[in-house]
Amino acid sequence: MGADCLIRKSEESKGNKSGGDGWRGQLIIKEGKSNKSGSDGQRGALIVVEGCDRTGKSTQAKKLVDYLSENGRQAVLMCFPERSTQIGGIINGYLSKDCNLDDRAIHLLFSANRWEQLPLIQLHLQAGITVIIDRYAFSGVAFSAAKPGMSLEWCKGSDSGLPRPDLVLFLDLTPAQAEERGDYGTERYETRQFQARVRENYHKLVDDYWKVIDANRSIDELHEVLRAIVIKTVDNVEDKELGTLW
Ligand code: T5A
Repeated sequence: MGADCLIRKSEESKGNKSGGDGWRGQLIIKEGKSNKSGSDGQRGALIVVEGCDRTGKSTQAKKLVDYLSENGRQAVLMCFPERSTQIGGIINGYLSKDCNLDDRAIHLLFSANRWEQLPLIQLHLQAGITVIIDRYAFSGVAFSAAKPGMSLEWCKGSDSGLPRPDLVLFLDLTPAQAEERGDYGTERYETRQFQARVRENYHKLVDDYWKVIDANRSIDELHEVLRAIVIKTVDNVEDKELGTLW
């Protein structure tokens, strides 16, 4: 049966990326359009969009889901932090500076927020649905390890065992280029110095399943670059087993 996938708009807690602007990772299956992935038992691809703040991750992640859906591949958008859960609520309070937490405690909560969404990720992948995720464990490590006394190795520990993405699209911008897109907001971490350390950490995490993309181009130009990479990944997943992180 041909099916097309949309992401349901729903009322959300403020600031929830997969929800704050009305998007969350729930599926509506719409009749009519042919669906390439899934129909032959092939799993979905796991694709992560990463980068420092304001590099255009959310904009591009949404455009990729739309592009795949319009081209007969089922796809769903998820994002981290997923602020709609109880753990996500604490994270939201921390990011908006309503509460303070020990650096290790908040790091573990960011990780727990991913683990609690793992069954949903697996469900989609097994159903042949590609999952595009706006931030993942790499954000967890790059941001936490930018704090004094937090090592990359320690920060990796709590995400060890999560599925390793088929593809990480790392949208790279200098903090100065990111600032040209408007002042950093009032959330924690939104300063040029902190973002510079985060960027250094990301570059230490680059692996062979990553694509480092110069994000200093227009929304449409960037989308064209990304969609060419993504469609190849989605169509070549075949029966490749998903690895695990670290
Ligand atoms: N965090 C997250 C951790 O510390 N640990 C973790 O484990 C995780 C998962 C919140 C914070 O949490 C930290 C990282 C973050 O500091 P978030 O909710 O994803 O994470 O962050 P936000 O601050 O909400 O989002 P970003 O600032 O990262 O923005 P995006 O998604 O990169 O950018 P986007 O698409 O929203 O665009 C930003 C602006 O730029 C414009 C857009 O219109 C928008 O105004 N824009 C462009 N302008 C010019 N050219 C382009 N190509 C553009 N693309 C977008």
